[in-house]
Amino acid sequence: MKLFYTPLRDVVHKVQVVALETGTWDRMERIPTDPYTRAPAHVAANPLSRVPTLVTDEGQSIFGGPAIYEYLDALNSGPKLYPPPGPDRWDALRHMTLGDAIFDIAALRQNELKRPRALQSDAMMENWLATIGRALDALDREATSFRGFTVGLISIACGLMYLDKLKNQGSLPLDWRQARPQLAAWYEEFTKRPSFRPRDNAIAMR
Ligand SMILES: N[C@@H](CCC(=O)N[C@@H](CS)C(=O)NCC(=O)O)C(=O)O
Repeated sequence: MKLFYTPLRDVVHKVQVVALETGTWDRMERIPTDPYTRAPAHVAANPLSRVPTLVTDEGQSIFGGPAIYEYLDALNSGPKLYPPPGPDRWDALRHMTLGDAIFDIAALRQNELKRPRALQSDAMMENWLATIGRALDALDREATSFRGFTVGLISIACGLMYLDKLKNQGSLPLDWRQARPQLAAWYEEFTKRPSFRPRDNAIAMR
């Protein structure tokens, strides 16, 4: 398989955690990719030029994180990251939506910050921060009932890790741990697994 993805400093992407946990990491040729350069090989596999993008051994392109993770989990002979249909699965999918939204909204905000100051929308920035805040508050209320190791919980942990990266580099005025002790305690334990250790060298993004 080929994986186009963007190893970054101070943050581990879900695709790494999922690949390690499903035992598929070493079966991938990993191609570090800045999606904004529109590299021809990446665009040929994914016209959206978004990472991650997976190309299977049969040459099939799979993109959109949740589709890639479900494919890798189908190859997984160990404990499944997607529970079978039933309440645990619906929780895992809901958690994935929340974790991915935290990541995606924070990434949107980062892109807005790259625009000239006069063109940036303060209202949009505030709205994005408020949405992330509501998601974090809901997760804090629920965190003591988080169980197991699902694709949804991986998504939440990776979303939180991205918030840390942005805060530490000074581009996000948000300390998500503040007043969210349950979520913080869960995160400390959950991210101790070896799959959360950075593996490939970070690439420089434009
Ligand atoms: N939640 C999405 C995230 C994918 C995504 O938005 N990737 C961004 C980088 S963080 C990207 O490739 N952007 C390139 C572009 O939009 O042109 C997924 O799981 O597929």
